[in-house]
Amino acid sequence: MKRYLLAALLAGVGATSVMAEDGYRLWLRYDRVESRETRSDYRGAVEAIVVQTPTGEASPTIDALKAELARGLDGLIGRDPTVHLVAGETRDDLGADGYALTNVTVDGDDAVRITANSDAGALYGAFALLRKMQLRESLDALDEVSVPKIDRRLLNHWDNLNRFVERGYAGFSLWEWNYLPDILSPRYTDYARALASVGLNGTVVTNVNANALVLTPEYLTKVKALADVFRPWGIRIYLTARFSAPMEIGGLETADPLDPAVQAWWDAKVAEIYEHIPDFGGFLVKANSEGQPGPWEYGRDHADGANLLAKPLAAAGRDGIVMWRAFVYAFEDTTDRVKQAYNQFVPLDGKFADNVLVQIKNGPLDFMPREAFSPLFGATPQTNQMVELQITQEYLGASIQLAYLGTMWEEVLDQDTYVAGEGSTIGKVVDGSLFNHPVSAIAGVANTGDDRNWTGHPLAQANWYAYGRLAWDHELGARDIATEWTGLTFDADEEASTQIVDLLMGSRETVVNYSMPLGLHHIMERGHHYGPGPWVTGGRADWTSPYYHQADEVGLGANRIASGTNAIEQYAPELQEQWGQLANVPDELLLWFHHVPWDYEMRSGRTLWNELALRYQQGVDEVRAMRATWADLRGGIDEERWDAVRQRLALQEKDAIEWRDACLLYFQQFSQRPLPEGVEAPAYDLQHYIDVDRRFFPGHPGDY
Ligand code: BDP
Repeated sequence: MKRYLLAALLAGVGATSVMAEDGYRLWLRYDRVESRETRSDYRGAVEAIVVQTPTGEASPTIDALKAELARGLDGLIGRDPTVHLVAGETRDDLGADGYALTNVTVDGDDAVRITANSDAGALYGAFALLRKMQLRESLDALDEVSVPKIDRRLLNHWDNLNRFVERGYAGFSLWEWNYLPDILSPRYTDYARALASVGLNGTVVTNVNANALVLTPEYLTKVKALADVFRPWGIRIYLTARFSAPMEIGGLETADPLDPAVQAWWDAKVAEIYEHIPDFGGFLVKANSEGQPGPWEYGRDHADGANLLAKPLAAAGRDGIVMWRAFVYAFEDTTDRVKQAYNQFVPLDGKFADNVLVQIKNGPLDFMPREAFSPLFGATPQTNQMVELQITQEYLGASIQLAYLGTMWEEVLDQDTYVAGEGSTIGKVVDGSLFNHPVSAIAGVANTGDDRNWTGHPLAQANWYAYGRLAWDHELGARDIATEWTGLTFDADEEASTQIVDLLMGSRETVVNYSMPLGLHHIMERGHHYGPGPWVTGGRADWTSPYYHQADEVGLGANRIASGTNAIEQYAPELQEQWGQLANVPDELLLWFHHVPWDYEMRSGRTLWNELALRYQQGVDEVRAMRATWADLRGGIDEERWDAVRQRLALQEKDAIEWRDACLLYFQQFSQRPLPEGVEAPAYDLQHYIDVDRRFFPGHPGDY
């Protein structure tokens, strides 16, 4: 019997149809393909691969490249072509990490040449070649040059040392701290491959709500073990630094950045880290925010704090950086929360060391489904700035709901700040080109965990992928990325692929519609942040919902123009003009900037109240349409992932209905108007929704 089973399994090995599609392979599936144009199996086109770097020498990264090509080409075409390493001149057009793909012949055979100025660049070129083949693109007349616009392309893991992932919805942390450094999960390598395949080159493995323990000798040995696995794949490791570490693990009585003993402690600590990890990337710091310690305790400012850590990194001469977060707000500060970071950081322009980057969330509040962008972007021309995006769906449905975030990030990165005239996009602020900064970086808060498929929701892998591709080139289009990802991830025909891409493309706006339409924000349930909570009050004001929605008998929305908090004054005049006037502001940001009367006539000709109600309804209708599309896709992709998504979409419909009914019943108390025609009547009264109690929701720090 056993033998029979084994034979059956072996017989099935080559046939993809019987392979479990559990999502583990991500977008690196490497199943057998043939070129779409020639219907050939590519064999003639890649008899050999030439890898040209300035040294032409082997290295651990070149070994990784060879291993990936062997793995990929064996899967894709059943071959293991010879890789020839050759030395060639440095090419000015390729920068540090770029690559070129061209056709050459080797001993009369057709071959592909990957040219790069570094081994990492060659590795990215190899992944690009494999991507082309997976997508069945032609390899004839290859002439592709690709260079990343941003130097440091990082993931941020909000992972605790006990493996709890803050705002993580895909299981526990990938890092098995207890078993490190002795036991190395094979997953570490697959993680590094996934990052390298999209061009990411760094990872902060610990939570911004930091634990100083990771800086102790014991933990540094563990970090070193991870760094050693990641290094061949071009991934550098970074750590979060708890500002009070000199007191907590160093026995000092203060963490004052101007105290010589504190400075000496960090100098020694940085030297110790470099001993373990010679290519250590640097520190990420959350200070004086949400209870994290920082320089304010000592009457010092953020520049004093950041420079304390930046100095020994710079002195070591190994291009280590400090990423100092601008997510700073204090409940003692009664200014509108969305104004606080700008107020804190603008006066510090010019005070930060050259190897400090201020890490700014895309919005001035906190990763809402939609926010106006943070006005801090471009407002400190002498300071390096980077953007922090949230891949994990803290406010967009965890790993239950479908929200492809490529569209949101495209909106953010293409947003014009006008700080140095038209065309001053956030992308250009972040890639350093607007103000000619020599160092640039981007961060995405990871949505990974130890779930078999890495991201919980099978389609949430698209967000990891999209983040990586945009980190490489912020001018790529969200639709193109979605198309690419779908092609790599599913064996679907053209019609099914288009259906999936369309579904992804509309999904974020759908979440906006049924949760926080028209510029509403921060009206989610307290703590776990999943589901509606416009009624949330009590505790610090800036963690309540009315602080943001300001619903009253007159109307709805936050007044951020001159008659209100005047947060709008932090934007360029062009934007004040667009957003400050009711007549000009787009519907999407209406209630972000304005307190609007319930009967205000919208562009659609409807009153605000009716428009609001219909947007919530539209969100629900869109989820139903997504379900129908997905039902139709059955058989077009593998059953396993199809069914996982089907179940999630069904729950998403329930959730969308809950959002709609809860929010409309709540706001109706103020509007005192009936629901317009076309909006379904809620099944329960308001109290029912207030009483919904989601316990032990994943990712919620309060529950652990
Ligand atoms: C908020 C999260 C919290 C994070 C914080 C941050 O709710 O868990 O620690 O952001 O970014 O969105 O520091």
